Amino acid sequence: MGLDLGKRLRKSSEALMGRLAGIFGDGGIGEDQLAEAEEVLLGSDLGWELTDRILEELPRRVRRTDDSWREVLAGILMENVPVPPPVREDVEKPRITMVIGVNGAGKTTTVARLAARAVGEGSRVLLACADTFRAAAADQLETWGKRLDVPVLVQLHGADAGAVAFDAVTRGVVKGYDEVLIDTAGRLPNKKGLLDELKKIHMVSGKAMPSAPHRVLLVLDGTVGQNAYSQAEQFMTAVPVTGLVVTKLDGTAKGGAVLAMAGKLGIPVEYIGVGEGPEDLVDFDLAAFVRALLSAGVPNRR
Ligand SMILES: Nc1nc2c(ncn2[C@@H]2O[C@H](COP(=O)(O)OP(=O)(O)O)[C@@H](O)[C@H]2O)c(=O)[nH]1
Ligand SMILES: [Mg+2]
Repeated sequence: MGLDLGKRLRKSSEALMGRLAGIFGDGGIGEDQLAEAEEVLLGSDLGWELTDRILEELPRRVRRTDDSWREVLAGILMENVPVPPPVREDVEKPRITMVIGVNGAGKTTTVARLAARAVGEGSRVLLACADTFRAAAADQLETWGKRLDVPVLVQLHGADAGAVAFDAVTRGVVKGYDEVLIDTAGRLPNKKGLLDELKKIHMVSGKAMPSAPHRVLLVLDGTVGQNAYSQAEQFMTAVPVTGLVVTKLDGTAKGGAVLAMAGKLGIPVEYIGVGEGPEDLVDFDLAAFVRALLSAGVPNRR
């Protein structure tokens, strides 16, 4: 794999490890160090639950083993972040994916990147713009469609988003597509209108194909950190979210929030965005993520 995750998560990693290394160094872990560490852990957006767990477990385990505090910390992060098993891949075709989230989170970019991947794997992909609210939304998706040579279903401005979704799923079934990716609107989720619209898209997809949608991906802006939690909860009241996509982790020091959020929401992180290029949406791998997050200041070891 060409992508160096440690490099992409450098800001988060340095925020966390740069300071922790200064606090723990090679010495013991006493009360003073733990008090300082608490501030760093919370500042890295690991959240109260995970921070408390680390402060409780770290000194105890470091005393008991020969492992470095860094190795012990990695272990605690891994085992305390419940990553539920990803949703089973449906054998039924097409696979319908609904992509939701607030404006600017990275929905359209995610749709495009998922489409690019699927095309690369030889799948037939259909894109649909169920954001009939902003005229620019359709243009943006159509631009991607042209670039990837993938058809894009759009409706005239003001059309019903549910109708677009229904058409897309129906066409996906009838024309034998492998993947249908539905982009949605993202005006603020406290606007009841958006949540109702998402509910409708979800329901209508199921009318066109009973098992659909097979995935509902909630896209969260990683630079928002743990503050995206309440936003996520609002979306979850409207539709059953099956996976999280956390974007822009290349530009933030709050990458630790991914671990806190996945645990608290109880929803698996499926993908993370770590750059602006088409290849920069990667499968989330907890072990690789933790290793990258804790990599700052460690000499390169293979
Ligand atoms: N640096 C960086 N930028 C990203 C990433 N994902 C999305 N973006 C940028 O975020 C901005 C908003 O993305 P967009 O897909 O239009 O958001 P939408 O409103 O949710 O559809 C765009 O400028 C994207 O290039 C990422 O992983 N890293
Ligand atoms: Mg968009």
